[in-house]
Amino acid sequence: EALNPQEYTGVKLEVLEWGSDVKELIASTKELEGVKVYMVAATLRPETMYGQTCCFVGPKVDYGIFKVNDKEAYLCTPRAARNMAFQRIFEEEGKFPQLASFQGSVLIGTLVNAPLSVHKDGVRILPMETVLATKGTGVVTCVPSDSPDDYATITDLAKKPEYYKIQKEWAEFEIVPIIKTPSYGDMSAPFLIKELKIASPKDKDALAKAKELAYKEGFYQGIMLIGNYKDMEVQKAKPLVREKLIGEGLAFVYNE
Ligand code: A2H
Repeated sequence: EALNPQEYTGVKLEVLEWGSDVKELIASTKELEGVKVYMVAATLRPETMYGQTCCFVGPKVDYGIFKVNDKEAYLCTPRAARNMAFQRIFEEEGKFPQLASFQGSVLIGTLVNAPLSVHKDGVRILPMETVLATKGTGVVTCVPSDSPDDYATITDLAKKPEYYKIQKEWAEFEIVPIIKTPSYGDMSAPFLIKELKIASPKDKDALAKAKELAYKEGFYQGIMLIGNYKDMEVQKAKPLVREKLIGEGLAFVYNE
């Protein structure tokens, strides 16, 4: 990891309504009174945020809520909070006061605001079993049009809602095209999932291949179909969307 530094965009998804399995814990945590809590999703593709449909946590991954200042707190893995504390993201350098802790499973069904998303009423927190506790913030925002991993996961969730203990309608949403590419059309993830015959989110090697193909084609050949930089090349729009999010206080730079 140390040899491969990664600059993420930490996108802030404000909690609008806590899910039933975590509500009481939050309500009984005095230090969270009057504090806005944001789930922080680490992404390498800020230009795709228009297409967010839900947001994933690892059901067995440990998370915490960490105090940023008197008004805000971030929800992420303790590992990410520690990294953030040394990047001047929290009030006091090196400190990351933990206000609550729980496993990802209790967050399922929580409603959050996804910045820039076409889904303006908020999106749901859903489980993704392949979320790594050792990467990013442990929170992965879902863009099924452009991320093969995300598309494979929501397809599976929609097929087996009882197994995943989710309400079926949480995994049913409109997917809108956000980037057009010459090779994969206007939704590269579903295209590649079909093309490479990927049947499950556990189909690791094929998903890695799909991810690489989608990433390269999107970055070098992609054209924005939506948002503030519609018709612009993805390569040019990417830093602009990132700066817009950061400028509006909806995201920050997170390195690891
Ligand atoms: B990306 P890299 Cl549209 N576990 O964001 C599993 N996956 C994680 C993660 C974790 N702990 N933390 C971040 N990620 C995902 C958008 C996206 C992403 C699109 C297309 C491709 C893509 C929407 N999801 O990633 O291993 C996040 O998903 C493929 C490159 O650090 C993050 O960006 O290179 C990406 O993986 C970071 O992966």
